[in-house]
Amino acid sequence: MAIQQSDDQLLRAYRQMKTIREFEERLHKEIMTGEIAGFTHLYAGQEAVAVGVCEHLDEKDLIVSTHRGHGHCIAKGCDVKAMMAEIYGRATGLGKGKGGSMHIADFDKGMLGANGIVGAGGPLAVGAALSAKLDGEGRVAISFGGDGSVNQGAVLEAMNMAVVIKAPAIFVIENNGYSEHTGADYAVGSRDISARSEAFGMKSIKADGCDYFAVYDAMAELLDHARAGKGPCVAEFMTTRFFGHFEGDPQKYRAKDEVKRHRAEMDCLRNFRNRVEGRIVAAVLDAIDEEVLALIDEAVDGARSAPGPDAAEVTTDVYVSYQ
Ligand SMILES: Cc1ncc(C[n+]2csc(CCOP(=O)(O)OP(=O)(O)O)c2C)c(N)n1
Ligand SMILES: [Mg+2]
Repeated sequence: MAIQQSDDQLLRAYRQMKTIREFEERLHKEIMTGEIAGFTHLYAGQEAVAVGVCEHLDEKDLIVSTHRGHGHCIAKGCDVKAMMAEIYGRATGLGKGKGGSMHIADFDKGMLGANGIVGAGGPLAVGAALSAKLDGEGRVAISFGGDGSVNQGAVLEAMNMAVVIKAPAIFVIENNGYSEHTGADYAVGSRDISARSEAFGMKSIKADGCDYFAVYDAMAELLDHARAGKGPCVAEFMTTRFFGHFEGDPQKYRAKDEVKRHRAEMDCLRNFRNRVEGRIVAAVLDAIDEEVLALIDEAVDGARSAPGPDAAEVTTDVYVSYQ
């Protein structure tokens, strides 16, 4: 199919995917130094999903992320340096250094938060979608979730509620083949998440999550549906993660060469370059690569040299005050 997007749109999408990739590749190295506290789940390999979804959204649209949230944050426009500082636990971080990797949020960007509770994003997105529906401005709310999250009762309840109240919610399911160390082929009884979603009464599409264009086109169709008030939808994107479930996971449950093979065959950045060949010269993409690497260097240097939160603030920002 011919590419409909302008050169500017394509370059922006590439830059976003590359930024996520290098953010994660660099974190993988930095975590080994022991300087970063807490658990980190890397998103490398899945970039085409976050970017193919978020390229359709503006700051008024809302997303809810997962424990593997860095890619969603970057794709939704969160500041990369403030994200890195947050992961390093610094006062200059998006959550003043008190949340870390699994609690990055930026309401000004419509990024309602990463989330350590698997499946919690579904109900949150339906609530956000209800408020979007009441506003009547055509906004949508999107929850990202994994193949593991769709076996959580809360997600199934949220899907049903979304249909009942005709909420402009889209459940984006990133099927990366595993929930922690358990294969989706084993744990998803029907093995077909998108077909199962249709039984709730939702429009649903299954597509290649390693192909930016496939994700972008699928989301165009679903967003038209949701924004027109026709109700919630599900997108299942088949993808892979290039690192372990968490940093430090020995990945004994994966075939010996699986990650190597997936890096060779399922790399969304390489797929993108192949697809735009003849339209965008490689040197332009190479220049973006260089700029992204410089940005990540600056983000790490900035985070390292920033102060931690002040001890006197340990009890602030803990609870929301509705006064
Ligand atoms: C309610 C709940 N149950 C279990 C866990 C432990 N846990 C953290 S991530 C994860 C796997 C999630 O798998 P999936 O939804 O496929 O996302 P992925 O890690 O593949 O991105 C589990 C079971 C949790 N954080 N929350
Ligand atoms: Mg998974």
